[in-house]
Amino acid sequence: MRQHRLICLGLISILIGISVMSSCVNPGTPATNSAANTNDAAGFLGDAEKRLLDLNIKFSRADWVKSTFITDDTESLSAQANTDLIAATTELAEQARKFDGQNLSPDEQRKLKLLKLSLTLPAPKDPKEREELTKIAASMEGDYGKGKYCPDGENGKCLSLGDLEEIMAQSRDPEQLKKIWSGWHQISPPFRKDYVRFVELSNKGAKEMGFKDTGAMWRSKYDMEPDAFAAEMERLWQQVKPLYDSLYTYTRHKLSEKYGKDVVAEDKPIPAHLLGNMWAQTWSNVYPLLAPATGDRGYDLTQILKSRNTDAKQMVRYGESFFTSLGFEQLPQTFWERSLFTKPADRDVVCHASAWDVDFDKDVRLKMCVQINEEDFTTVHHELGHNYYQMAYASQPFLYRDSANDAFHEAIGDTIALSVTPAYLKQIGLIDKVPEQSADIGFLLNRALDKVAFLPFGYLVDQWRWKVFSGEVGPNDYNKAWWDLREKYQGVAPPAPRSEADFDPGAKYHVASNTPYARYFLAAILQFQFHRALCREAGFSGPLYQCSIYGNKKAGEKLKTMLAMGLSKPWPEALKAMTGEDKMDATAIIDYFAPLKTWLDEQNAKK
Ligand code: X8Z
Ligand code: ZN
Repeated sequence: MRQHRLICLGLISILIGISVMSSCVNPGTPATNSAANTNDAAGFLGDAEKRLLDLNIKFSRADWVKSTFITDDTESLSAQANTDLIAATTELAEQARKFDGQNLSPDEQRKLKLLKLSLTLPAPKDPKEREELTKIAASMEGDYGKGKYCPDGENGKCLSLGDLEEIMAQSRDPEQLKKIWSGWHQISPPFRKDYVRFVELSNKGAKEMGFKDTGAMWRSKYDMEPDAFAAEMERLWQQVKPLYDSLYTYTRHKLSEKYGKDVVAEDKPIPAHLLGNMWAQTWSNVYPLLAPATGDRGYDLTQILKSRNTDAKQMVRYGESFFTSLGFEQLPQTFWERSLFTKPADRDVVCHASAWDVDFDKDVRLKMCVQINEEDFTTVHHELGHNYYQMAYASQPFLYRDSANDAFHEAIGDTIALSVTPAYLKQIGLIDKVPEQSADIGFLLNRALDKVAFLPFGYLVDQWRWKVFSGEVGPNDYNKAWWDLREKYQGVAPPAPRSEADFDPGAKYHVASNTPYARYFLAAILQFQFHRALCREAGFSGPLYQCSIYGNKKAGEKLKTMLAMGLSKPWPEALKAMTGEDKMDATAIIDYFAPLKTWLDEQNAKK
């Protein structure tokens, strides 16, 4: 978080924001020093950066302790540190207005703009309300982190989210899956009321800062008008929708074959508990049900990792060694000493993976309850992408220590993971031989079940939140609006009857923790654009899905150059530096999966 610099939360945004923030505990402290009272923009910014760096570090430390040891006390300490950070940011953003219309350097203008946009959680100026908001934010994330399902009541054995996800991935018993799905979705109704108040207070803060609402503020962070950004998202969705539709039709047909027409009807949405994932956001766990009769991909990475007794640390080492092969440094010793890789037995932690930049310099960390499977093998690369980005921009001025936009932060590690090809696995000794070409469809199908299946989910989470923040969807319709969107975009339906007593959006981490989600949709598209550019740089000329940039220093150099730019330039310039293109573009993901699309359309025509 950067705001935390938790980057699962990314952005400067982070910068402000995410979960917690707090009030001016110390009203006697001058908000800024003398430069605040002069018209010297450079002096003002220098002071602001110093002050924000200090408050961000304090918040990061408090939030790290909270996230790795959830108690009332640690929640309170983190909320307080967040209040202080938000208070200072709000105040500085307001003071920055005095430079409006002045003749400033492009850098000064950019920094002032970033300052005004930096909060993910805008809060009211009223200290009491601000504190109320940061407390709610901390407690919702804490409640999510503590969430469990106890099938036999409080005195029986309870299942953590990790346990539940494992069952969702492996069970093929629809009744058991429904029970597990419903069990997890019981964690969020207790904070539904809090969420209503959270929206109210955060919107108040956004309005005081000159935005229509919190959603409009989030959409303003992309170097374009907020409406243009929403249109850009829709343009990209329309580009990829035909690919999703082909995958969806094939998947529904195979699930209907497996479970029967009473459970999966071919003219109805797919029940959301049958796709191998709690949120039906990635589907590769049901790959075995969908694998082509001829042309299976030929290896099972989960089995390989388990059979070798790979441990959590070794999983992280695999990720690190990919980056070092590109010419990046090894992770600092403190990373290994301070990170959390496994779920502690004796306390509650926020298990959702995140990469931290505690001091905005070298104190990077990973917090993840690593499970030994292919999904987490990929997630480790995802998280280390955040950490390597953080280290690459550490020498930028503080306000530029973030990614070009938040989707860039999310896309880097995934770009690297696209290079985890069979040829790469052979090179590092995880498989003995590269499967025949006939295995390519299986490989691509497995990958599409993660990357393509994710797209509508990535798109709809913030469609929901934008409507909630704008008031288009009120508290009486929270759950209905959520499922309307899930049916419209993903084509899934809830496995059990729902009502407004439920709060299903809150059973997703990013809603409970106030982490924006549009970033993941964009990252799912951008990572293929990055991959295409790096493969070109590496001189690879075969099909995109066969390219691995492992060991290629030229590609590594190209990547490093972009990462080091941080947030210093509008994102189209960063994109151009790496890809030569200045627009986000879905042709790379479409090219990557082109052979699979042809195959899926053939299968769908045969039904
Ligand atoms: O939250 C994450 C990362 C941390 S930034 C593990 N992801 C999204 C999710 O889990 O919903 C990665 C892809 C989507
Ligand atoms: Zn991430």
